[in-house]
Amino acid sequence: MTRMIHQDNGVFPAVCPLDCPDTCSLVLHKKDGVITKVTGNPEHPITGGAICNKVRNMTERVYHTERVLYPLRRVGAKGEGKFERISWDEAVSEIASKYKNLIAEYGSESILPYSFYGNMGILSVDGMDRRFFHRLGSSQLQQGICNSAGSTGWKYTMGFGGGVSPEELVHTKLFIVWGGNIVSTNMHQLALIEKGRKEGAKLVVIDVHRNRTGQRADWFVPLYPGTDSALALGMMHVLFERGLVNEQFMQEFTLGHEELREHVKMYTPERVASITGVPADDIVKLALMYGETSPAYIHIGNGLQHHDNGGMAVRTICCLPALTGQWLIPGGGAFKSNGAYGSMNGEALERPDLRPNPDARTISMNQIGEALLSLDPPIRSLFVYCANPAVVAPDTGKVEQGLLREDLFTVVHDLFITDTAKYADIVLPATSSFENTDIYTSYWHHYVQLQEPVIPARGESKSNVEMFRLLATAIGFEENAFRDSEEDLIAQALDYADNPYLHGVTLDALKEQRSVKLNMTPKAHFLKSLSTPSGKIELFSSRMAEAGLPALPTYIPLIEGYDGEQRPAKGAEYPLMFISPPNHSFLNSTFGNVEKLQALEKEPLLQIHPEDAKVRGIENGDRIVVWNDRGRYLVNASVMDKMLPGTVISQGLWWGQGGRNTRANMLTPDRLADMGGGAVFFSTVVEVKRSENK
Ligand SMILES: Nc1nc2c(c(=O)[nH]1)N[C@H]1C(S)=C(S)[C@@H](COP(=O)(O)OP(=O)(O)OC[C@H]3O[C@@H](n4cnc5c(=O)[nH]c(N)nc54)[C@H](O)[C@@H]3O)O[C@H]1N2
Ligand SMILES: Nc1nc2c(c(=O)[nH]1)N[C@H]1C(S)=C(S)[C@@H](COP(=O)(O)OP(=O)(O)OC[C@H]3O[C@@H](n4cnc5c(=O)[nH]c(N)nc54)[C@H](O)[C@@H]3O)O[C@H]1N2
Ligand code: SF4
Ligand SMILES: [Mo]
Repeated sequence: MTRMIHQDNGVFPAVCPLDCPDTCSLVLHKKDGVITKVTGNPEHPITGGAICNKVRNMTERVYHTERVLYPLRRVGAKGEGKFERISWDEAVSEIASKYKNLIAEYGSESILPYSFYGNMGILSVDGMDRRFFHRLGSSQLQQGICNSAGSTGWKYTMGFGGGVSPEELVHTKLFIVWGGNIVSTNMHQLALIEKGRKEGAKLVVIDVHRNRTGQRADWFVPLYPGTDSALALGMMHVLFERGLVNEQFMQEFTLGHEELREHVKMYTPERVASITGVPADDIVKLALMYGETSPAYIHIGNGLQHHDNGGMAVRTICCLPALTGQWLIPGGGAFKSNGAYGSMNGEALERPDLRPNPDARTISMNQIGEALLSLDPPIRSLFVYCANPAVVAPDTGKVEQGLLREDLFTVVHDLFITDTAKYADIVLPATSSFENTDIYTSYWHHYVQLQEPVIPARGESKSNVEMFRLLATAIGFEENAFRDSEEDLIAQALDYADNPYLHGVTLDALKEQRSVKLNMTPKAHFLKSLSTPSGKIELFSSRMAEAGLPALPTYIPLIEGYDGEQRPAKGAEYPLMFISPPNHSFLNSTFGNVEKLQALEKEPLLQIHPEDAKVRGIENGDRIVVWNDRGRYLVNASVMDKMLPGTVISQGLWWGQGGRNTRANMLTPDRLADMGGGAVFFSTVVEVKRSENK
């Protein structure tokens, strides 16, 4: 392990740590002890030599002049970002004594960890950190910010959380990318699709925005936000009506197809057209194309599930391959996430058994602002790591108000003074992933990869594992679980009889090969043993009915938003739907402070349809203000027709630029989606006008 750190020159293996399905295998080029270049590993069977421009520029982040290299204590007002350097001893003993006092006075649930996947390393975010907070007895965090609505919808239908493998896509003849911008967010899948297209396959993109992926499509199908389940139901209507369903497959592998057949009669192409904005003829054409092309594959992106009805949208779309029997055809079926194939031994890794209070309250990360402001008994300390809620969480105005509370003790472990860290009482310096030992799985491909340190920790920075180990010791936790080395943790995570796909992936194999493929043989029979209550694909789900949801796929309009039938009344206060998906050059808010990548994105923009711009007197390049009851967002107008009128788009999770309101989440609601406690970033309505503020 010390080998790579101590060699000053050469090329060394690495893994991309970012929250991206590709989980690329990387090569780090070192000169005089410094990483000078990051390239793709041409030998990796899936990710190969190509990597994205973000990570080609990763050295700009690792060696950024503003990286936090020492522990800091706040000296200015909260949010001001003024700190003084302190030692690790001081920082750790201050946190430990504060926590002991809080626990004595208010109980351990007064402390809340707030983390997400800023580094996807299993040890970094599902390891020593979990042990620490379990043993502490802190409040628990419900991590619904990313894909939980859709994953829950998928699981109601399919049981197991896995779908089509990348290797199968060589066979595919029709690719439907539905609510995903894979040019920016899953580039190796795009490469496989482009390969297929050279052999005659077609790409259909269904999205509210003709994004980079839509621009490449053979057919781009625009629709109103939050109407995807209606579109899928309209397709089902046509499939049943035209006899394009596979009766034998439905009989053998599904539950509820007769109920569904009756149910979808009401979703005529004409009715669905008036909801979705997709012309009736196009709905029929899409359904025929889907029903008549084999293998047909559906990539379900994250965009369509960040809505009030996001769980149902995914649940409905993933019923389509069950009607046609595409699940049995190599290269056919659907993909939402393949994370479940690589699931690790969570009990051993996270040690929930260390928790003295298994019933400790659970708080949704999507409602962190509200929780900080009004929860009773209050949260008195927030410990943020691998996350940047002041930029990424919904309704960030509330988050900021919460973080401003003088009686809240906030600790942030990060590589930078993020917009969140500005509010911290203590900032702890985090290593970059190239300074750590960790393992990575992908939620798309099937390889587990090992990262060992390539450079020493910069300054006094520490990995999450090391930092939580240190805190555990300072607070007096004596269990052996807090003495485990990184290698112990890896071995414990991989030792998991319950997941047959993990058999054969061992620490030794990882050390030898760096990247080890999961054992995919059980997948051949997955349809025969689905983990739904009936063991079948549940087109009808009693579990959904028990949860108060329609048991059959059903279109439910957004709580905040407009479909084609309920276009805003004239004079409506907020007549536009505001969609704020990721941009190409940042990874959520990560890289938002890297100048080279900032320069590529230029500035926060609002894409607005010429019709919507004209009635407001807005011209291309105008500085505009976007607002609703929650807040304001200052951007420049980009007048274009990449979406239907009534929808406006702003890409990228920008940091507050020089104190300006350049965070899209000032406008987004902190309601929870229909399933899984998911976030509903895109179910937002706004109004827009030219700003006098330059
Ligand atoms: N470059 C880059 N890559 C990333 C990220 C990043 O920030 N930047 N983030 C990473 C993370 S954490 C995630 S979760 C993934 C997300 O990546 P994707 O799965 O691609 O999802 P999003 O980019 O959130 O949204 C995709 C598209 O959905 C559209 N959309 C919004 N509402 C609707 C709707 O109602 N119906 C339909 N059909 N489309 C809709 C959006 O306009 C957008 O074009 O990307 C990962 N990769
Ligand atoms: N409006 C809107 N909001 C969104 C989305 C959207 O599409 N639109 N997307 C949502 C989605 S899908 C997601 S997943 C979330 C993502 O939200 P977050 O997970 O909060 O993602 P990032 O903004 O990238 O913040 C990650 C932070 O972790 C830090 N970090 C990286 N490595 C380490 C490490 O090893 N240790 C520690 N301690 N810190 C580290 C980084 O420096 C960075 O500041 O955002 C959500 N917010
Ligand atoms: S962000 Fe995604 S595409 Fe870019 S290097 Fe990392 S895993 Fe690969
Ligand atoms: Mo995400």
